[in-house]
Amino acid sequence: MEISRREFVKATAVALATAAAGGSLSMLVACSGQSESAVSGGDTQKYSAVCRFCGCGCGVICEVKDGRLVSVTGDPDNQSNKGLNCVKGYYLAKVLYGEDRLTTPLIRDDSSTKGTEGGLREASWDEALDLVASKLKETWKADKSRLAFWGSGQQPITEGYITAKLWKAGLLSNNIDPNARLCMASAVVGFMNVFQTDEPAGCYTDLDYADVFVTWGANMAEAHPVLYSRLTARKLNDPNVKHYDLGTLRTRTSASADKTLVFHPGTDLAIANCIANYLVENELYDADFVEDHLQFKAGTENIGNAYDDGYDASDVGQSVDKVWNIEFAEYAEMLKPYTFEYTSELSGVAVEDLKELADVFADPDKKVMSLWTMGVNQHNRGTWMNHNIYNIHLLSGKIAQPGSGPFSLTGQPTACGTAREVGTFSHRLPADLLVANPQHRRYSEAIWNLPEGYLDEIQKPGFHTVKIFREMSKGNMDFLWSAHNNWAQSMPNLTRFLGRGDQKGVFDTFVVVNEVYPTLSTQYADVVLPAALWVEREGQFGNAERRTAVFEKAVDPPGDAKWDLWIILQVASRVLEGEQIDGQDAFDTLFGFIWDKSAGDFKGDSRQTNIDIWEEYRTFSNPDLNEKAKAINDNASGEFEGKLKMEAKQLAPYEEYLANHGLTWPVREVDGTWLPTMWRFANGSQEEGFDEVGIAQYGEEGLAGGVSFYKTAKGKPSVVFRPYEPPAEEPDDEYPFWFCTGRLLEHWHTGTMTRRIPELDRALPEAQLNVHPDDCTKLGVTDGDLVRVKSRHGEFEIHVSTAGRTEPAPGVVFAPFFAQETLVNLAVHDYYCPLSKEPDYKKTCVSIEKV
Ligand SMILES: Nc1nc2c(c(=O)[nH]1)N[C@H]1C(S)=C(S)[C@@H](COP(=O)(O)OP(=O)(O)OC[C@H]3O[C@@H](n4cnc5c(=O)[nH]c(N)nc54)[C@H](O)[C@@H]3O)O[C@H]1N2
Ligand SMILES: Nc1nc2c(c(=O)[nH]1)N[C@H]1C(S)=C(S)[C@@H](COP(=O)(O)OP(=O)(O)OC[C@H]3O[C@@H](n4cnc5c(=O)[nH]c(N)nc54)[C@H](O)[C@@H]3O)O[C@H]1N2
Ligand code: SF4
Ligand SMILES: [Mo]
Repeated sequence: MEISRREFVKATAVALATAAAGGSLSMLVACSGQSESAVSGGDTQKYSAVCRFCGCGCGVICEVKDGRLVSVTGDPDNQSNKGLNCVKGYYLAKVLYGEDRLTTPLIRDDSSTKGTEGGLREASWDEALDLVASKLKETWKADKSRLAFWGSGQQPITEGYITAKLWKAGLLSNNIDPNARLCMASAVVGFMNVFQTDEPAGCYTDLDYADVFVTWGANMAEAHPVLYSRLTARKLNDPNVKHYDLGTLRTRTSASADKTLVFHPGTDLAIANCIANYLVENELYDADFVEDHLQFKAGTENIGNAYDDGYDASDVGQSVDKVWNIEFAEYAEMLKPYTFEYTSELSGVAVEDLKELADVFADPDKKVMSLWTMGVNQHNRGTWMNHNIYNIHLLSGKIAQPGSGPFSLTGQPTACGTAREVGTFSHRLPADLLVANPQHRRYSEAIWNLPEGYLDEIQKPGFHTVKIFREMSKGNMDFLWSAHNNWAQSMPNLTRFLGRGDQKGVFDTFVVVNEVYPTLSTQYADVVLPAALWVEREGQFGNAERRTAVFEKAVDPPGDAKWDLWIILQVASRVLEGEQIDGQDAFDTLFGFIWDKSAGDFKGDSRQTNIDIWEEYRTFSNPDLNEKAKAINDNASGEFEGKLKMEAKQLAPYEEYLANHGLTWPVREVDGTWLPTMWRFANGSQEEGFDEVGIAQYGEEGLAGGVSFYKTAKGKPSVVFRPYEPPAEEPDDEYPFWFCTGRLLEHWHTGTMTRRIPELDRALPEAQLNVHPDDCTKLGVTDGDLVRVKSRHGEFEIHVSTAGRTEPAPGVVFAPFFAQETLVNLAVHDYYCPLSKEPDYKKTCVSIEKV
């Protein structure tokens, strides 16, 4: 289907109207008490920063006058956005100035008041910190399995690094996990299984060169608006560029697509296999690429569904990772059932549409960029679906070339930089290292000045996110500390642990929440610690294209609010008081390089503290910086082919990030210049036409030509056959609708920040349930009616709309999760992908009735 330029522009109005070009345009946001004319007076200071919202990681310039942030504009020198921002970036300044910022520590004396807006009283920092530290220490000494830290892909890199170091090396506990478990875990396991290294090969520049875009259940118009603008700009510039939008419902992203393939939930597994089958059966794959670069595996055992608490420990749960080597011919045989006819029947997508999409991958001259986010990751077979997308890109050799490649989008500003690269997961150490690997523990001990064998106590992974809250629901969690997240709204199946009365849960746990605004989670907290927000301190984010960038401190936090890192080290110094490591003071061994215990404060200012932490963290990926670590790395053996492949993750010195407004890793020093990497695995001279990019690529053999997968274990990436399996729940008479949840442009996650920005709140004041008009007729409801949505797990009430941002097919309904008064997660189930432990927020079965 051809669409005219005019229709196209109309269709993409959401993204284009809200993607305000920054750079030369000065978008002044007048904040209360600050007029625009005051700003242009010339006495302002400018700081470079990164947007604190989505994983696009747009650079921004903050302008400050009289200690207040008065404007935020797109940073033209940040290569990720080149000056562009979306509406959330445009209003960023206001995020700091909501009327009810938390400015004083708060303590709850009576835990029966949990779940209400009251019950918290003001306290001094000393009282609050002493209380938190004493509860943490008490639990730590009694039973380490009953404490946990829940972190975030919004926690800046140096803060995440220190938190992980405190938990892993200080408390010898692996009960630390980020909200990224709800978000990127399936992508991570997919990357590790296929490439033995995390994060995408390509970069955002692919958007400027692709011939075909395939979105696999990614609503980029709402969730990655600046990247979406880049995609639509590419389409507008070349009428031959095509976009296929796959999903379980039509979204604003579908508006710009040449074709929207709406499939029945979960059948994307079969669609990808169908394309692979077509390529193989008709010998339309890239035979040389397959021969030179790939190995084949299968993992086809039915691994059931992870809902019951005993799942992980069960025999099935223990063997979910099982794969075995196969020959190409066996792979071809396994694909055979996925004919166009069978797949069409299963998925509801027309045969000719499937065939058209398959032909895109079969065309050796087409550069194809696949993009995906939560539709694929929040999936009862999320890891498998990541595999199935890689499979077709690998078979067709469409990877690691400008404009061509599978691109897993990240949602949060630093899900890559912090959760993944620092490794604030229950099974990780920094830089992709694993607690279960003895060589990785030795390497970490060397960098952390720990005696050999010290980390052996944490060789078993701790509780993943869903497990933390399930343990809470059973009364097995005595201490929970959370920062940069709002679990009481964002976790699935809230009904499990937010209850009262006889139900165990949050009422039996001592809960500490670092926050900037009152939230549902602070309503359940025993202690609330007020935190500095965004540019009220310096930090760093790592975005979806491997770009690490610094945001400078621009203003002071309000009242008594403090940098999260200060809070963590204050608690750490109290908890580790009197503890020793190898005869030395434990706290000083771990944190003495940045913190002066007698002064009770950082040794340096916020910049110096960040530099000092960065330089230690950077050692993980640059073993040459530490003699002991280098020796371990040089002598590493076994699955790492005699080397820990750290050089493929190298990071530059701190000042390089400031000077360059961000750099994509690996960053190598060549003749005194730090060169970022745009296409990993791509060796070779710079492609013709890419000179203006002026940035080197990086491969195992340096700039030598061809593709190299870093000599990953066994030398080659894996094509892993994964079959179709149905979703965890399917509609029946009692619960006849598929309920999909997600996001819309104006609001960030649980709405705590964006709903306090009046312009964004007014633009999207209410969370509504989008329903197909035919379903409305069947249900006897019309727009504006209040309905009760009920699942096997819980229920909530919401108003119906047939004119919302999404257009679900009959049998499917959609709601966003930004509104705390419309708590959709009371009903959303917490089945998770058995491999990644990431919950499936997209496919709960529900009933709908008029209230
Ligand atoms: N405005 C805004 N932007 C954001 C965020 C925000 O809160 N607000 N959050 C950020 C974060 S952390 C994230 S993770 C991203 C999320 O970004 P997205 O994943 O793009 O957005 P969602 O709304 O979560 O997911 C909706 C998509 O799920 C697809 N889907 C549903 N079921 C299936 C299925 O069975 N298979 C497949 N393949 N697809 C399916 C639907 O078709 C739809 O396209 O957004 C980021 N950007
Ligand atoms: N139904 C449904 N639920 C979902 C999803 C879905 O698709 N559907 N998606 C899931 C996904 S992908 C994600 S990533 C999660 C996100 O879920 P959460 O991370 O739990 O939600 P946020 O609203 O981003 O919470 C971040 C909190 O940090 C606070 N904050 C901001 N800056 C700072 C700071 O500097 N310091 C501290 N201490 N706090 C700060 C904000 O006020 C905010 O309340 O939601 C998950 N939940
Ligand atoms: S929300 Fe995302 S797209 Fe919008 S300005 Fe921020 S980083 Fe860029
Ligand atoms: Mo996310």
